[in-house]
Amino acid sequence: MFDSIKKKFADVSSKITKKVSEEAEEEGNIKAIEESTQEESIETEVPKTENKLDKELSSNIKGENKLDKELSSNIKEENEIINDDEEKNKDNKKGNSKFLSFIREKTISEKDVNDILWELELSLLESDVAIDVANVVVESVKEDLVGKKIRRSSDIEKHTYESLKKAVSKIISIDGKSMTEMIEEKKAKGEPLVVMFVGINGTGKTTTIAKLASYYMKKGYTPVVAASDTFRAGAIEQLNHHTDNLDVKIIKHQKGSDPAAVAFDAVEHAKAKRKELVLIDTAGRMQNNINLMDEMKKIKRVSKPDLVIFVGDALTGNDAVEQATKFNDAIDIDGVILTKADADSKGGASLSIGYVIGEPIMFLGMGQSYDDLKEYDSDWMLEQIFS
Ligand SMILES: Nc1nc2c(ncn2[C@@H]2O[C@H](COP(=O)(O)OP(=O)(O)O)[C@@H](O)[C@H]2O)c(=O)[nH]1
Ligand SMILES: [Mg+2]
Repeated sequence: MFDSIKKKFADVSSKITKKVSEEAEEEGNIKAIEESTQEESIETEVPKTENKLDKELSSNIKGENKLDKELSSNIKEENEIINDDEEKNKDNKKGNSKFLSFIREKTISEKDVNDILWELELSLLESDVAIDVANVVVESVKEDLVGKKIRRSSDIEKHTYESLKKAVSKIISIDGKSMTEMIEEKKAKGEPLVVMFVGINGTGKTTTIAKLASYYMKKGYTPVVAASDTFRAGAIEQLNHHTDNLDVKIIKHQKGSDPAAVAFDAVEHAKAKRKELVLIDTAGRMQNNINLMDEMKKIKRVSKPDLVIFVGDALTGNDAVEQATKFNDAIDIDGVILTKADADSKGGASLSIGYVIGEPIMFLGMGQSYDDLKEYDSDWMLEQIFS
């Protein structure tokens, strides 16, 4: 889901490590090292990724300084480049684990990171990350790194990676109650949770409603579905097909009838029958069509949903974020469901949308079957990017 972003983050960590080490060397910070941190270094366990990066880094620096293999092995003997226990590493199939120690602490400067972070910003934009979000990530990493005092090259990579993780975590963790908690709260008052779904055509509203009905039935709740897309040909039948499959009650009127009235009836039905959840399907709106938006407002006014959820197609990247913003301006949305996350290789919309509109992603659509729905979890997202 985040293939290119994941790669880019690893890239950035390695580039910053290389750059800072080069700067340190230019300052004469590496060569005179000696005794500095040998003992401590040997005791330090260097994680696998760092080993790989350091290997690259040290060979790079070697190359640039025209240090040939012989010289480098001399340095090794002299402990100028501190080596981890190689035999142990071979056994663990961890490979080489060289890293550079600095004589004095090297303070990371803005100059060390600026170009690399600028490059990062561009590649985040290429991955459909919204511009504000790319900015926040880069600035937060910069703030974190600049001024940091470093003893070893391997620490640079660790700090950079941690900073990136912290920045992304900040972006994707938007506080909000889960839908299940909200159902429980309403249930305690003897009322159904009313949820209205909005979004442009084809993003997956109808499919998502079917998935949610199935999801909550498995949790023991009884949903009712409102066929308030009375506009598009075949829309009522499409929803009806799902409710038949799932054995869920559908409230429907004729095609062309008032969608707000359908929603109202569904809410009344749920109240009368003590059902816990009302899911209101709506017709696709263009986010810039004022008349259609007015119709959404009417459905909202009449059915008084507890939650208005914007359904966006992750594949459309920045467009989805833009649509969400427009819908939010027009009818004030409370949360987001991003669909087609299963087919999204960039991941930019899922990183950006919650932060940009200030409302949480609640679920991710992960495929076309009823079970392909994942309750949003920012820890899970972080793991997808940083593991
Ligand atoms: N791959 C994938 N396809 C999806 C997902 N959600 C919906 N779709 C497909 O997107 C298309 C449009 O969905 P639909 O529910 O009719 O969109 P609506 O116009 O917003 O109601 C259908 O072919 C769905 O099967 C998803 O999470 N993953
Ligand atoms: Mg639909």
